[in-house]
Amino acid sequence: MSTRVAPPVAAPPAAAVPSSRALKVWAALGGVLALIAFLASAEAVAVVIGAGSSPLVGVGGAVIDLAPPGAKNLMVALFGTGDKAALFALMGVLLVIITAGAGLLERSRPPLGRVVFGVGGLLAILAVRTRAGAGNFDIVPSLVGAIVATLVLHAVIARLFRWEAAARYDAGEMEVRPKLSPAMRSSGLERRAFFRWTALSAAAWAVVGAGARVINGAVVNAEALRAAVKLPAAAVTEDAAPAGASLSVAGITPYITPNADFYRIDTALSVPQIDPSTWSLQIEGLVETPITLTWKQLLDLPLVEHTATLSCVSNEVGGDLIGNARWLGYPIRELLKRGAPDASADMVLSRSIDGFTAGTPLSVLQDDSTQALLAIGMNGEPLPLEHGFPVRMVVPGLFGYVSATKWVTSLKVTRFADEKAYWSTRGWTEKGPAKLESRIDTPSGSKTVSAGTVPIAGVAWEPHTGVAAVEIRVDNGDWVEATLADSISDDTWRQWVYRWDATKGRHRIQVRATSKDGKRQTAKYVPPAPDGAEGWDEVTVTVA
Ligand SMILES: Nc1nc2c(c(=O)[nH]1)N[C@H]1C(S)=C(S)[C@@H](COP(=O)(O)O)O[C@H]1N2
Ligand SMILES: [Mo]
Repeated sequence: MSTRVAPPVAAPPAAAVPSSRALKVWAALGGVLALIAFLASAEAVAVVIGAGSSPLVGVGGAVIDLAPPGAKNLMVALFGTGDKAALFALMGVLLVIITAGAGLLERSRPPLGRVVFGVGGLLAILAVRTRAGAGNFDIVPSLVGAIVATLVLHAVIARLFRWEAAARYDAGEMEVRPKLSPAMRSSGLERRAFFRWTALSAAAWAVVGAGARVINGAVVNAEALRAAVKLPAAAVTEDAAPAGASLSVAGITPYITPNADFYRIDTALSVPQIDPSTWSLQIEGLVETPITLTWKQLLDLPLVEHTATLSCVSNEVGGDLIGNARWLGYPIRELLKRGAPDASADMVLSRSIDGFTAGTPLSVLQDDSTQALLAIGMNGEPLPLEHGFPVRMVVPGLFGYVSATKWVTSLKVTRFADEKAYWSTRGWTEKGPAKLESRIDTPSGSKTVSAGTVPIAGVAWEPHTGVAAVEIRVDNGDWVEATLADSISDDTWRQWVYRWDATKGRHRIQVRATSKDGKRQTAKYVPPAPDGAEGWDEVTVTVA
């Protein structure tokens, strides 16, 4: 028998010390992992704070705004309508390069890598906070993202360092076992710990980020979409308001109501957020040709400018649920022509995306002399969200509840006998022509004025009919005629003023208007329900 000599047993290979190149690659990937953690955690917080607060959206928007026009044109020339996607891809590549560098820095010169993320977080906060409509809370996702990213970067580089140290120790490159907390284990275990931690957190952040992005992406940020709308020029322009439409009297209501001051009345608990690119209007019901009109098609139509006063049936005598704006839109009569309503129809039921409905007489909408608009612009801007963005109706001469449907998505040609609109089932009359009214803006009853010449001034209206005269009287004396300001048309209110020679004491001032069709406001008070208030506005002033 021969004894077989066992081959010499090779010493277990000392766990290889990772090459410096491998360590750099892993450090760079650690930086990218921190970027993923940044975006994912910020996106997750934005689910709570609001989709618009996502740094992805905010930074992207800021980059688009700050890009020089040449760069924008180049992107469009290169990528066409894919320019935004290409921009995001470009930004992604840049961010990966920068954060990979931050990973390298964090390994070679800590905490410089974390500093890079801190600075990046600050820039993101700045970008998000300066977006139109952003509030203080909107910085929270970027702030959380930056904090999470620095923690993740710190953790991943620390684990990489432990692996490297364990490998060097096991390979005999180090005599003294590095003191790490928790205690360093064998290089194989530390290596595995590094990979397990990195892979698991990458997977977890990817899931969190993707999930949150899907949720945020489904939320329409209409404010941002509105900011991006460029209104087309009107095909039919309207003259500017004549200089004589605005009297220079302190305290009088301005002829054109700024959008920010325009009264708001609706049943919407939260303002509908509509993406215009998905908006469309259906013209349906008793029509020969049902029509679908998209946002793009509407913008391409010859639009009309028209200033009209809109008021609410709930407005009290002397109340302020009324405003006057220059609307930009397309005449509804033209759309109805295309649809060709049935002779039996007498009403158009307009419906808002939130379910609100208004019933408007078909004849008014078809009338050539009534500029009933499907409006997209208000005083030179896209409709503010709370005034119906992207599209609403405005019909001169009718109260809002029967005509001015905001966020409108459907016009159903029908019959008053067949359909009931929202307020018509709640105690308000079916047809709501605006009434002749007048209001005293100044002097106000709460202030004391000095004896001498005191302007008594205000506004008067009967939209679409027009105001012919305004009179005031003091202490039940004779009615005296006020001076009327000019107006663009009978569809708007008119300012008026009377220069009163005020004597000391308490005085009661009343106003009444006469319309161009010969009606005169009467003294009898009528409450707003069911078809609009009536009566004279009055104020009692103290003259000292
Ligand atoms: N979708 C929708 N549109 C609506 C309403 C509403 O509740 N929902 N209210 C109407 C009423 S009662 C009025 S007076 C006007 C007010 O328009 P504004 O808020 O732009 O001033 O909108 C009309 N359009
Ligand atoms: Mo209203």
